[in-house]
Amino acid sequence: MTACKSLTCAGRVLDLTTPQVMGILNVTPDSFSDGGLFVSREKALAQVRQMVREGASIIDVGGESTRPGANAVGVQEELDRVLPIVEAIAQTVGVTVSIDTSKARVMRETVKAGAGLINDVRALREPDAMAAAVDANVPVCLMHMTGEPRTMQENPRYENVVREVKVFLAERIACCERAGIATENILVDPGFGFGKSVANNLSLVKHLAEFTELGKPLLMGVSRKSTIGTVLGRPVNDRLFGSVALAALSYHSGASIIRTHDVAATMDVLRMCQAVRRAD
Ligand code: 9MG
Repeated sequence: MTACKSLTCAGRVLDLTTPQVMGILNVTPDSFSDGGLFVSREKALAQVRQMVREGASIIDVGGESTRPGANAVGVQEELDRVLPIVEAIAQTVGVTVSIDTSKARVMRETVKAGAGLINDVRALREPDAMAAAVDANVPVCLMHMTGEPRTMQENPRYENVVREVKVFLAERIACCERAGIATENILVDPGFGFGKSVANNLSLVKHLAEFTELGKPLLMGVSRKSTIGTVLGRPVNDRLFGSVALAALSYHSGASIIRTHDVAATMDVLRMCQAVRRAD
């Protein structure tokens, strides 16, 4: 089974035969890399415009940090953070808005406000999330995570991380299709950094091509994550080279969408990889 070559998000078509970059916009006080930077509407919009100028075709708006150890936030607080920003981006910037949430109400209200993609790190396992995604009728990214962000790094254990993550994603795909989500609206993501050891994360990148057998477009988020810090001995603000190396490897192994804080550098690297892919 081969994955769809395009994705339609609230009327916008993304061509997945060329690499797509998803720029990260955290409107949270506590995200690991950019927490607190883009909470005001003006600062958030300026950052979105910059990422779009640099080549992002999707902006992923998140109102609850998913970094290891992060505490959950209530639904109203999350909505208060993301809804005005989603609305403002959808009304004033020509770009697909992705909503990074696991909460049904946040999905429903932000899609009504113009979000064209749901990015759920819990793969629609929260109450009513599946129904909300069916009703929303926009593409949804199903990510693998073991446990919850607050505790997920305490003792991650797998017999075979690639096989187990793949089985989980296959089951979630089947569940979504049974519930009525259109097959062409499903993306998958192995969840680099979510309940996995450094060795697990490196295995996922090394064997990423196996996930293309699921027949869905692949999204990868590696940007500035702690595995890079551990391998290279770099603090969070000094992980650009490590991040783009993993982005290049991910694209080479079949990822169509790369989620990143560093849009310009990631675009250059992916365009170069694409030029090589198209050679001969
Ligand atoms: C919200 N978020 C943080 N990291 C992520 C990743 O690797 N993938 C996806 N889909 N979302 C992420």
